[in-house]
Amino acid sequence: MDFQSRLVQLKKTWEDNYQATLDKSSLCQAHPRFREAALYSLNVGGKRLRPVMCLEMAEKKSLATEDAMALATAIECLHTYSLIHDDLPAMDNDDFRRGQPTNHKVFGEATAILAGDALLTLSFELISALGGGDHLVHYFSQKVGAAGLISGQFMDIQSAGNETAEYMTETHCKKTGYLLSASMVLPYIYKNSKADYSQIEQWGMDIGVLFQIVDDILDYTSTSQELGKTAGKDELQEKLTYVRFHGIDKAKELAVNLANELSEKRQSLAEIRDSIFFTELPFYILNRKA
Ligand code: GRG
Repeated sequence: MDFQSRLVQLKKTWEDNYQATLDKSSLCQAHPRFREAALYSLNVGGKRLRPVMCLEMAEKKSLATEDAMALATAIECLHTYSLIHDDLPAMDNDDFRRGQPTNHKVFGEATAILAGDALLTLSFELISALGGGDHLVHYFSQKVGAAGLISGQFMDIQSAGNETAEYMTETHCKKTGYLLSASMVLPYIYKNSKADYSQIEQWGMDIGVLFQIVDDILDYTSTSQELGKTAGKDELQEKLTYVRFHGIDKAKELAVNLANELSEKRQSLAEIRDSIFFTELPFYILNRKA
């Protein structure tokens, strides 16, 4: 099977089953209008990159489909919460996401904050219901909490006056890299909490850095219609991006070099060496258009 077919297959598995996964959660007991708000941003779509990465690793680790779906859905819920909150007027103030009006534009700001809160909490509910031990929940909280994604977001909005390569790298690793990396690591830990996942974790982090460099390039070169969200905002808001720091040509060169490096490093990682999905993933990310 080639990469594109595998990507479609994994995405379909997630799309076909996530509602059933959520049906077993506390979201069913929410007020119907609130449930609609929480599900709106999740249902609206997206590339589903994180759940797909999680499902592929889960298969490599021979997880049961139900358990793999719980992990993948937890990750997509967490990601969607971060997008809803990032789009709020107090943060990035965006009207469009995934080609549709943002959550607060449809349901109002207060409900959007709560919808994000609910998806964040739900991600921990799904993971803890698996009974994979404290290690799984602890790992996830380190990656998405005060030491991880939330810190990355804080550093991003406070980047003025901190324009160093170290600051930019730390921001993007935390804001983008940790969750992409966790998508690969969670199935690993669930299978064996004592396994050494450091090399997989690092590979996932580098995928995150590549993802972010390409994100910065696309924000600079694409139209809002192509991206499904407002383009050109990084420059307007003077964000510390790879394009701003290095210039567009150097940013493109960095992305190509990193994709090649990731491809090279994959060959020494037993879990992903024989996966057509992980083999082609760096180049899919490098060449993505949205
Ligand atoms: C609010 C705690 C908190 C965190 C927000 C998600 C985020 C952190 C910021 C969004 C800004 C941004 C462009 C981040 C770069 C990487 C990223 C997360 C892009 C969006 O992910 P995609 O392209 O989105 O995978 P889809 O819609 O395809 O799932």
